[in-house]
Amino acid sequence: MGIRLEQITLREIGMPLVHFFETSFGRTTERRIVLVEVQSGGVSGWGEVTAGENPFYNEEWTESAWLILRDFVAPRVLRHDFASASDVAARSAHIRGHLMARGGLEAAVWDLEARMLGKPLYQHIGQGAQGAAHREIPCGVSIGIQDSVPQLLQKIEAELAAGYQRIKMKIKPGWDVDVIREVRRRFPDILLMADANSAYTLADAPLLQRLDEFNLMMIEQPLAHDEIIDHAKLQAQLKTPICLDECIRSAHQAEQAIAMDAGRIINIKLGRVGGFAEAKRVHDVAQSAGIPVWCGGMLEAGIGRAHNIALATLPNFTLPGDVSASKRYWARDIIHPPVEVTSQGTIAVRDEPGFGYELDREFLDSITVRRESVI
Ligand code: OSB
Ligand code: MG
Repeated sequence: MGIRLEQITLREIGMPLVHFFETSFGRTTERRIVLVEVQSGGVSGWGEVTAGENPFYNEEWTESAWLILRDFVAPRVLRHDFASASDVAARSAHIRGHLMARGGLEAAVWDLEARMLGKPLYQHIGQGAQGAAHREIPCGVSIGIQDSVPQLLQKIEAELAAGYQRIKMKIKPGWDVDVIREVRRRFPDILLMADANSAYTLADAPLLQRLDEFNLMMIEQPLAHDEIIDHAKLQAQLKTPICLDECIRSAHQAEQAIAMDAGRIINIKLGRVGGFAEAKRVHDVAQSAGIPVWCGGMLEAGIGRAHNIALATLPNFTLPGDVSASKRYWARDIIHPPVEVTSQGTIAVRDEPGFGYELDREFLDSITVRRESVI
C-alpha cells in the first residue's frame, strides 16, 4: 500500500493524576504528555510519547521528546515513501537514544496504516506468522510508594476487590523488606511482585536475597538502568526471577540478557524499545527462548493505553501486565469509552479500526497547552 506522511502535529497535554504516583526516582502528580498525529491522504494516526516529565526513568522527558520529534524525526519521515509502518523506525535509527520520542511517532504510523486498511490495530500488528492470541488481556496494577504501610495495604485491598490479577508494589531502600513482609502477612496468597526502578547495586545482594522468602513472582529492574551484566551476577544469587525493564531497549539486548541469564522475565514497553516493530522483535526473541513477557506501563493517557492493549494481544504476553483502567489515573481520559477492566481483571480488546477507541476531541483541545504542525 505505501505510506507518505504529509503532516505531523505535536501536541502537549497537561493531565493531573487522581493520586500521586511514586517510584524510587520520584513522585509524579501531573503528567505532561506529547501526542503525535500523523496524516496521509486525509487519514490520521495517533501516537503517545511515554517519556516522563523528568529524565529520571531514562534520559528522555517531555521537552526532549518535543524537540527530537520536531527537529530531527519529522524532517526525516515527512514525504518519505514507506512501504509499511514496519519501516518507519529505521528512518530515525541514526539518532542515538530518544526511543520514546521516536516510538511515539512510529506507533502513530502503525495506527494510521491500520486505519487505512480498515483494521483494528491489534490485528494489524499481529498479522505475521503468529497473529493475535489474546482477545482479553490479563491485568495487574502497579502501586507506587505510599506515605504509610496502612495506606499501601488499603490500596492493595481495593485493587484486589476490583478484580486485578496481580499486585506490583514499588520498592526502594528503606521501603522494601519490612513493607513486603507486612503485605505478605496480610495477603499470603496473592500474585505479588516488586519493582525497584534501579534503586540498588550488587552490594545490596544480601538484602535482595532476603526477598526470596516472600514468594514474589519476580523482582523488576533492581540494578542500574543500563546494566545487564550485574543483573546476571545478581540472578545467580537469587531464587526469585528477575524481570528486566529499563535495561532492555532492543531485541539485541534482550537476546544478550537472556543468553547470560540476567533475567527470566521481560517487561516490554512500547516506547522504551522505540515502537511496535522493535517491541514485536523483543517479543519474538523472548518467545523463542521460553522467556515470558508482559506489557509495562508509563502512566499513559488513553492513546498509549490503547496501544499497549494492542501489543499485549501477542501470544507470548502470558503474564498479567501493568495496563489497567483509565480511572485509576484520570478523572477523565482522552478516549471514549475509557479503558475498563472486568471483575475478572481483564480488558476486552475492541474491534474498531486503528487503536479502537474514539478520541474525545473537545476534552483534548481543552487540555492542550501547545501544538505545532510540521509539513
Ligand atoms: O517501572 O514500570 C515502571 C511508571 C512510571 C515509570 C516507570 C514505571 C511505572 C509503572 C507504572 O510501574 C505502570 C502503569 O502505567 O500503571
Ligand atoms: Mg518497571
